[in-house]
Amino acid sequence: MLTEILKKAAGTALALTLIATAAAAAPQQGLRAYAAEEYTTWSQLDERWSGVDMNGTTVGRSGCLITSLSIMAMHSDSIDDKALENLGISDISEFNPGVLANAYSSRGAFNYYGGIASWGTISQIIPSITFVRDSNLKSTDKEGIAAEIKEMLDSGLHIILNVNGHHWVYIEGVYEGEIFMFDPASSERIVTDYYTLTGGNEYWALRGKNPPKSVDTEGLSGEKALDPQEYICSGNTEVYSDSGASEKLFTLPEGTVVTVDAECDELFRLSDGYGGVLGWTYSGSLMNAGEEPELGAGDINGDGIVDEYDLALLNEYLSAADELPDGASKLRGCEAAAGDINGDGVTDKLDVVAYLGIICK
Ligand SMILES: [Ca+2]
Ligand SMILES: [Ca+2]
Repeated sequence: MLTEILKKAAGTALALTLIATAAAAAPQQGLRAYAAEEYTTWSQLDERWSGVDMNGTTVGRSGCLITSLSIMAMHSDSIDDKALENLGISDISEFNPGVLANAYSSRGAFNYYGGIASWGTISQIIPSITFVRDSNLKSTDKEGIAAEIKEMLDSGLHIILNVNGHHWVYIEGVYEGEIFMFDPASSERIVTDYYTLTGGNEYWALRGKNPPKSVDTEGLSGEKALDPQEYICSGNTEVYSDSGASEKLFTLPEGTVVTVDAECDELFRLSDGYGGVLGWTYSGSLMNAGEEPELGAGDINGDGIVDEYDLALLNEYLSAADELPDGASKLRGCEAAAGDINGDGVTDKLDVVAYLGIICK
């Protein structure tokens, strides 16, 4: 049984990466302190540790699993005082993949050419980490793989996934059906953007001091919320389905008032006024409507009197309301509110009657 396990470990843990551009060997003594918060971007090719020996190979050439384990140790906050002592460092800021590789080497824990000889070594070095299993995903399609991984993450397991038979990445999480990673060989975040998952992938499941965190989504889409603000279409304005302007939905006529509540690069997101999205449009096609003026009841154009010009604006607003989508209007919110001359809380045909009563006196 034990031989079988060791044989399997030797075979499966031979974490060789075929990165042709392995950096030139750097002296081991050169390992410098690395800011702890930067661990999510640790690369096995970082010259500070790429040359660290792993029994016949180096972290740069074969250290994807060691780098993934280092990221997992940091992300789960598992490096305590005992671990620092075992690692031979005095502060967590000194921890990095080279330090972990050296700790493995000093225990004779690498097979020839960098394979990890025993799953349990990680617990001997970092006691808060427990090796749970080395297994293979059951799912064969992306949706199934994402669901299977999410279930494991939700149960508190950290997953280090073999993405292509010879390269390992730390799985950050699953978000909106996408599998996110911290990859020792790239700065890509979404696994399937960079690797082809064929299903049945081998993985390591581990527990750390803390369970996996949720995916850091800040800045993922580039979409940024804004305080809602009214804008006016400066010409005929095309509205699109998404922030990539991939599908045109409709065109709003010049002078239409819309409310912007988010931006993404050159595009503004328009609110539908009911908590939903009307669409996206290029910010250059809109003018900021500015501060809302104080308007007296009935004085839609703000000239201080209630007359037929205000009534004309009200009629234009009411007839456009049937044609424009929710969230688009001929009048600003404060103007439409001023048009509610009978004060019943809605601006409609009854206000037209009330205007006629006042104007025709
Ligand atoms: Ca007026
Ligand atoms: Ca009214």
